Amino acid sequence: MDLGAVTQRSALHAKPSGLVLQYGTAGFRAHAGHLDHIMYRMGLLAVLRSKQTKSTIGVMVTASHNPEEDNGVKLIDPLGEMLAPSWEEHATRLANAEEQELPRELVGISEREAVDLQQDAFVVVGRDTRASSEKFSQSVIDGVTALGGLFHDYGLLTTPQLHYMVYCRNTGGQYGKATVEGYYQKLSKAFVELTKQASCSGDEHRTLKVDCANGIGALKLKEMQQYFSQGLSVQLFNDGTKGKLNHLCGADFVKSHQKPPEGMEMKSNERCCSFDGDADRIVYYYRDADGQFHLIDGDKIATLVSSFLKDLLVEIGENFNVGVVQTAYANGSSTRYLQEVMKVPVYCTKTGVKHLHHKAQEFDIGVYFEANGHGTALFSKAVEMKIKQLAKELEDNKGKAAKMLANVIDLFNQAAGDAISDMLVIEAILALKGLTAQQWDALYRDLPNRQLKVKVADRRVISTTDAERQVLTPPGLQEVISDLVKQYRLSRAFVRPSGTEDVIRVYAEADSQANADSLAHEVSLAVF
Ligand code: 16G
Ligand code: ZN
Repeated sequence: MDLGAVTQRSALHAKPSGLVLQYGTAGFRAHAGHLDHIMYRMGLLAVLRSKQTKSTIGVMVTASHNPEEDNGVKLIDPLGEMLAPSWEEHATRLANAEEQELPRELVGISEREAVDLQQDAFVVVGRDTRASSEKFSQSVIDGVTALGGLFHDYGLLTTPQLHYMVYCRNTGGQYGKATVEGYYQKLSKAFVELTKQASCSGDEHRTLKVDCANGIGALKLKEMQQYFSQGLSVQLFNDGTKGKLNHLCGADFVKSHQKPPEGMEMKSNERCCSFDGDADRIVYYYRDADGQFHLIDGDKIATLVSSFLKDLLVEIGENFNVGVVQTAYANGSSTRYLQEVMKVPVYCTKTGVKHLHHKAQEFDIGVYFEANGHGTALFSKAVEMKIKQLAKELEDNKGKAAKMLANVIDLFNQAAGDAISDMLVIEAILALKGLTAQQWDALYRDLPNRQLKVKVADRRVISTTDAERQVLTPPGLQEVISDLVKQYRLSRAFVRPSGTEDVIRVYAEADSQANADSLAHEVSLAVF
């Protein structure tokens, strides 16, 4: 390790002394003014991780749905997954080392993780459309090359596209070609094949309005459009040419405010969706004939997807184990519907994609979605092989179902939740089943709910258990919350420290909006 070169270059990306940041649920996120040293150091860390795993590692520069002025960075592990937890700790330590301690930290990590320093390293880099992202991806590359690593800079990509690239590169091209073109081709081919079988939609051409949050999703969807235009035409709004990234638009805005984004005309019964700033989340919505807004969130996406998959499996005559993974934020009605009507086992994990993804890998077919719209479906290798075999062998309806399922497998991004891929899956299912957004929405009725955030001096005073549904500390708080919950019908409430902001989050649901609001308010007072 040429520590001289590392130190010398580090001076160009000097850490403001005393600044402490943490590798959180989705990597580092902060105001862009605080991040240059983090970028350089994540380039260094990616090289060590690449040497240790003897694989390509990804570094994505983005702050997703945060305001334009922020930025962030996260590392992507060999199979396109989030960075392993022990390395998150290394990332935090490396980020917070003062300049003179940097070489010692690097040596420390290499020793603890038994990194073979002679091994080659390869890092792929992607970035979103933020003004600061281009410079930051150069800082990442500076870090990579300072430690002698090789790199490929993909430039502008959605986060899930970079996950896809990493996965492709580490599986010998079996999953797909590690190019943007390869991504478009793989997904579009599966989508077009799937929708060819949709006879019920007649000759009416399907259209969808997409709010792109003024982010990278707009650029990529524009490029990709021509590949799938036979099956669907998309109308792009908030495409970044006028508005500001994530400002009054995007999936996070729509979900948390439960209202349509600015910058998009919505006529009644038009199907619309929103991506977030790095296009790894999607929510759907529409206005009914009375002009009322209806949100179709990640829970309803999970329901649509799992019921479609189950129907196909019944048709094919295969009995794979299908599981749905949610978090505490899943609407109580969705959990009840999945368990009681669809008879699908449902599991709850802590918030954060890595937890859901990990749990979903335990099933033959694991569908996971956070209510906020991040999710995908994972298929075990054995299931994928079996289905693709059956798609060749079976005939008639069984054969048709097996071919559909084979295409669905190709259409879902197996590395991460992906707004573009999810959008195409949803559009294909709606077309195949002949469903409108209203009919999809009517599967079950969401319980009224409210989310609040409470500013506290130190969010770490609250710790939780049971997938964040119960408070452990401070003692006594859970009893207070449980007593409040008992005073309402169909109610549920929990509090948890945010992994991305310095706040405590409060969630409550109940039989009416007024009751959900009042329960959330009472619980937030108990937190103080
Ligand atoms: C991050 C997570 C998201 C989670 C959110 C919760 C990833 C890629 N993203 O954005 O899954 O829902 O954090 O934020 O894991 P919170 O802890 O502030 O509530
Ligand atoms: Zn995102």
